[in-house]
Amino acid sequence: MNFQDKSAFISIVGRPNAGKSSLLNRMLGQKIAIVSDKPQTTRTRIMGVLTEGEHQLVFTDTPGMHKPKTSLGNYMVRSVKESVSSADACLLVVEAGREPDETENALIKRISEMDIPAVLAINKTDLLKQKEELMHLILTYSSMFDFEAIVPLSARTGDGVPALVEELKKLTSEGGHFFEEDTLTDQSERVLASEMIREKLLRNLDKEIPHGTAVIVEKMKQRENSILDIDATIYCERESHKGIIIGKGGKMLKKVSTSAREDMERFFDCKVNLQTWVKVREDWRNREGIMRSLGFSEKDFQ
Ligand SMILES: Nc1nc2c(ncn2[C@@H]2O[C@H](COP(=O)(O)OP(=O)(O)OP(=O)(O)O)[C@@H](O)[C@H]2O)c(=O)[nH]1
Ligand SMILES: [Mg+2]
Repeated sequence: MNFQDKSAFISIVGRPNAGKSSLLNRMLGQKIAIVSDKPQTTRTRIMGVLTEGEHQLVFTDTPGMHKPKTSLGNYMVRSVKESVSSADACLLVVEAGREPDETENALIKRISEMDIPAVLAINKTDLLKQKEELMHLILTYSSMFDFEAIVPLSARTGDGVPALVEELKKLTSEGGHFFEEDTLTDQSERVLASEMIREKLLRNLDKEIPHGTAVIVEKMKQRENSILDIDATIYCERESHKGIIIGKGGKMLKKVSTSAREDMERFFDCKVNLQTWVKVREDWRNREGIMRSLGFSEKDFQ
């Protein structure tokens, strides 16, 4: 270990849908966090590691900050707070063309309380029609907090992202790296696979149904001829939801499974044989016992 190497733990926070996961994927050059146009896509903390030369940035992507309505929501908001309190620095992601409101206020308050440096990323600049809007937002945010840097960017096109990485490198300190150079994430292959399925549910179904699903990969095994067998169960909250997820003649489940399998084949770089089942676990989002059995970790319920 080289103690002159520098690192920083950086918590990525922001409102639901701001583009936190998209930005993390873009910085890493690999998709480790799922993305959808529905708020509250990310449910747990996801670690992503970027090592460039002497610098190592250890990111935690967090669920979007929101007013929780269920035990799952409480869990998500708690995991944002927990992530900020164990970080060296924060990356606050906001959307261009959107004024700060109580969500950003609450996050900035949390950052000030923790007394850690923060960088502001103004995302989705590709959607901006007028440059003045950006100037206005920069001025507004700089009057709210003394950010180390404010970087306008687009996670979608990649514009401004290298500049952000350079700013974040300035927040690292000596003491060596925490992970091997080729470490990408702490997500297990099973979790990555189950998230790929959840992403397709979010993208193909209407709001409340995918929000009420959880996906568990029960089996993941490579055959000698390198085909990867994956068995997964999609849990939903109601019998009627089960019908919708399966669809007429199994059409919806087939669509979801096919596009998830394509992502898996790309990520794991081999042929995948994916089998999916749908089961009902009523009201699981409000039952902590079931949530634990679905893999949500113990410490975040406290
Ligand atoms: N036009 C545009 N859309 C973007 C950009 N970045 C993200 N998006 C879109 O914004 C939506 C939300 O992106 P996510 O990365 O899932 O956002 P998030 O902040 O992680 O959301 P939660 O996990 O729900 O908190 C998706 O539809 C993305 O494709 C961008 O730079 N430009
Ligand atoms: Mg996300």
